[in-house]
Amino acid sequence: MKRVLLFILPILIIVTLSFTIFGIMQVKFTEERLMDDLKRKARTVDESLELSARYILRDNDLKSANRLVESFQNRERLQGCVIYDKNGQILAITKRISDWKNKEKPYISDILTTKNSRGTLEKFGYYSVYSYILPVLDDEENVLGLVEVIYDTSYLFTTLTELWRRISISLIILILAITLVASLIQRQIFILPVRRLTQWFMHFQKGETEKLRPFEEKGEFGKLISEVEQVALSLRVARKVVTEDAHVRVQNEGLWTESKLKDLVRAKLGENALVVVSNREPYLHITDEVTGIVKCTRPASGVVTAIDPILRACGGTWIAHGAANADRKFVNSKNKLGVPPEDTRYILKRVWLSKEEENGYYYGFSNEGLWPLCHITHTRPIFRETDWLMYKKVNQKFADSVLEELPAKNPFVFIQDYHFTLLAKFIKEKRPDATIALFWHIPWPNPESFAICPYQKEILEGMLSCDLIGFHVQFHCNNFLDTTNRLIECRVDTEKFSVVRGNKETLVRAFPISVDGYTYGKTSKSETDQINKIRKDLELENKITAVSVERIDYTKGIIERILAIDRFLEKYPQYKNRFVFIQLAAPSRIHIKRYHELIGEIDELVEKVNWKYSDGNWKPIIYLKRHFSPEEIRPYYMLGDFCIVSSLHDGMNLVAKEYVASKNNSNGALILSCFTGASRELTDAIQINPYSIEEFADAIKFAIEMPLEEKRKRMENMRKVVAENNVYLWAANIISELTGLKKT
Ligand code: ADQ
Repeated sequence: MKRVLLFILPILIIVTLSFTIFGIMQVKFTEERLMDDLKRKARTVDESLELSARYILRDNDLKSANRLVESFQNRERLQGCVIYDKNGQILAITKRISDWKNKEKPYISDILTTKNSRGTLEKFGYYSVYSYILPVLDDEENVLGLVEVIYDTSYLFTTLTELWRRISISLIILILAITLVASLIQRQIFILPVRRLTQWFMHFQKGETEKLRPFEEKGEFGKLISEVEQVALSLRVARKVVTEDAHVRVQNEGLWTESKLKDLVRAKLGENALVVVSNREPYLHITDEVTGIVKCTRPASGVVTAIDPILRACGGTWIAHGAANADRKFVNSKNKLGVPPEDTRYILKRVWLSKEEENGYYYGFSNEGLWPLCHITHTRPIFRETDWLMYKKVNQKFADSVLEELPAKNPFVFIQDYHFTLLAKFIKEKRPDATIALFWHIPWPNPESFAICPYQKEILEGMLSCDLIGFHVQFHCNNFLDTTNRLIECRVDTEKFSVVRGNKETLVRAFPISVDGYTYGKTSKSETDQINKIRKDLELENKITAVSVERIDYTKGIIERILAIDRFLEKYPQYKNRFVFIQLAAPSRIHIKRYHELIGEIDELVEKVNWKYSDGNWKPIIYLKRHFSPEEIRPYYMLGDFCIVSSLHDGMNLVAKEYVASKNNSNGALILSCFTGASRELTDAIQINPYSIEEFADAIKFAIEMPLEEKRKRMENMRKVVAENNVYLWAANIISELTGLKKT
């Protein structure tokens, strides 16, 4: 629209100015013409009166004078006539203009003296009239009197106003016509070709490459089309080469690395990029409220930790909620940006939610309903109808956003977590050809627990629109199969581990998630410096140090951990002054009452235990309550003599694996809750029941006193498990399973 205005506005300004100047000249000319006409008429009338007036004035015939002036009573424009005697006194006047008598007329004496006639515009009441006055002379050129005719001039102004009205109407019609014609021309020569080119490029992007040329066009636009064609062609060839190359390399199986996954994805998905959907975005743009500086940070989230290296490796599009306060400033017109910001590897597309939507869908249904429903931690789930409606609405909103990104052929969508149980259904309604996997990052409860959910049927049906559903461990798969079997009409195939509903089959598989084990190589110089700095700042020299890292969440067993440390110091006082526990904790979901309360409870308990044991400069718990970047967390893992993971219930728990991956000297121990998914794989960890505070306290003593040899052995075993089963293998397994399903 702006462009059209830029094009049309100068034309309109020139046309309007020219028309106005022409109008003014036209009116001026018409006015002069009418005035001349009037003067001429007045003079003619006056002159024709002169003869009659001479006889009347010579004979002083008042009766004839009155008859003469009254003969003008009914003329339309000629208002009337006045006869003056030789002294300038009115002898007779037309009744209609009798008020003319009262008007000052200084010009009368002049005319009597100079004997010259005079025509002029005069004010008469509210009007303007034209007066023409003529001296009446006898044969000796003596003045007998004067004759004056008065003309109405209002018709003059009416005529000029009408003329202005016609000029203005013509100008408006001209402006409209120019605007219409210019818009049509602009549309024909500019907008339509650009639109066609854009559509062609969009189809090309989605893989519809049947039409090689967008369209024929000559001139400058033709050159642009030709350039676009060349770029598109090179892109296509490059994709093809990379795909074929990848086919060859994937044959040589081995340990899973970033580049190996990249090859597999290209070989399996071909030119089609992976589309990933999650609630939490991998990069947040946050404005610091105090300094006003915008920072790009990675959130404390297990989903982000796992999926980011995969998309870094294979590219694609990640669609997520743009939740941070400066997010909108960093996206293009399609709400997209390249990430990571310092080294663009894939596209992040942000979906915007209103406060109301975020409250209902995210805080409400997802985190006050489904989260406690799936974690057995005795926190009661809350199901509100309004939250559920908002959850459905937001799932539909994400589905619309996903549909915009899907390629024309063989689209693959990888959905993350419990926020999107209905998403696959909404996508398949429009694109039944899409192959969709859902990975459930949290535990799946038993059928009795799940059955309390009022929306159980819709949730299960939504999930079963997927082609593949993944859980961390087999136990959660079994719970899911039991749940579908018990709560909806379907057939569970225990051979193939799938659920069949109507014609649709959904595979259910365990894919234990992991971390990027390879990035945890040798300790760098800067890491050693950081470790030394932390030791110095926190006075950790000669202290036995334990670490824990998490989001503040009631499922993570932070309260139980602090109670166990309290019990440990009570039971084994020889460790007072020698033991320090560092807790890194990022506040999360703080708008939910239970999370808000938990933050207070932890503050209070840490304070209480520290006060109980504090002695001089020593206190047993160092509580660092904030968000840390992965680079900031790693030195804490490296300096920790052991790590404590005491979740009351956890799908996997990546902190346990991160700790193991970062212990490159194998000198460290892991205390791990038996209620985490990770405890199935990390069997060399010291496994605990976090509810048993006594057992927990003893496990701390056991970790401290474990002989170095045994510690190393256990750690090496766990490192092997994490290195072999890293996040690239996890992704490779899911993608292979998913593409294996595709009947092309
Ligand atoms: P989460 O519940 O988020 O994940 P987890 O798997 O431990 O839990 O991952 C947490 C991630 O956040 C880790 O990468 C950790 O380094 C990071 N983190 C923790 N505290 C932080 C802090 N203070 N500052 C910054 N980063 C911090 C969910 C499920 C898990 C499952 C994962 C992946 O609940 O069971 O393992 O998804 O599937």
